Amino acid sequence: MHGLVIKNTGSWYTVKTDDGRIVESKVKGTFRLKGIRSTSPVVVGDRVHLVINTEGTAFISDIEDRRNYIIRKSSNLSKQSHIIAANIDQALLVVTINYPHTSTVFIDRFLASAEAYRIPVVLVFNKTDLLNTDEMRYQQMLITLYQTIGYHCVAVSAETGAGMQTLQALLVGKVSLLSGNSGVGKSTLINRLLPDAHLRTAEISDAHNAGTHTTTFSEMLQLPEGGYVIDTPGIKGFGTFDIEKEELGSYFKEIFEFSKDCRFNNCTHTHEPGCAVLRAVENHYISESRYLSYLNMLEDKDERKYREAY
Ligand SMILES: Nc1nc2c(ncn2[C@@H]2O[C@H](COP(=O)(O)OP(=O)(O)O)[C@@H](O)[C@H]2O)c(=O)[nH]1
Ligand SMILES: [Mg+2]
Ligand SMILES: [Zn+2]
Repeated sequence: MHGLVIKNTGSWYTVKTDDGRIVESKVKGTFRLKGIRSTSPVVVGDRVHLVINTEGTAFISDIEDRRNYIIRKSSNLSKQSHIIAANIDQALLVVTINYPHTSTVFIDRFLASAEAYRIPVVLVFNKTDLLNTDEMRYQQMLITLYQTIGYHCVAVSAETGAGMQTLQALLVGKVSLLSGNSGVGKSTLINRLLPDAHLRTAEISDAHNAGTHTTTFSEMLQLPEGGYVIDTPGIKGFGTFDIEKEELGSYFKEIFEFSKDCRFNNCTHTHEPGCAVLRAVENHYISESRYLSYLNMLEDKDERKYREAY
């Protein structure tokens, strides 16, 4: 029997089997996962093999290779990190032009880390109902910019429901990680996508009666039209990625494209003669805000300070 882990409440895992059943499962005590050093060996999004017991529960007997995953560092000091979710099809980065303002540096750092983890991003511009004419114009400019680079963009209002059908269509049949600064409307979006989200969460926590907050565990929320949304409070990105200065440019799609014409292949696109990226910035083929974000991330590397992914 094969299935998908959709929830983790400590030692129990909720698995949706390929024939559509929900089975509460455990990892067998003796079972060790090859090459995985993590506080929790199985995570939401994992594809697993099950051995069903007579009581209707199951043991997880194997885990399939992960396409990708997101990690959380245990603390800033410790190097230990654990995997939170695996096999993510896309990340939804919820941003707001205002109330609160989301900076392009924040957006670009997120996009670069998503590139490093090879996870496509959909930019969800929320709270469009609050924007005045100038803010609307600015939002449209950003949408044009990011679409030109190659990112899906959708403008919505979780409050009025505007644009929500377009967003829903992008989620069908996929596992989407919900990300974004606090206050941008992630919970409001979830409630609109899943009108019974609160009810369901309460039910499941009762069933396990663990006395713990379900929110501390990852869960994939099942969308009515098919597909899942992962809402993991406190997880904004994919964890750190460690790269050389010369590599950073490859995580900015358009910088990467232009860098192929740089004279030196270890060009950092800051001062080098024959730099095609600098020329593209001067000629406005690369936007100044994107280039500034690139420099901002490059600076982190210079200072060698501890660095979150964005
Ligand atoms: N006007 C307006 N308010 C919104 C919208 N989406 C969310 N909000 C409000 O913004 C605040 C923060 O939303 P919340 O969903 O808690 O944000 P989260 O921190 O990202 O989960 C709440 O007061 C919401 O009612 C929207 O599209 N328009
Ligand atoms: Mg929230
Ligand atoms: Zn260059």
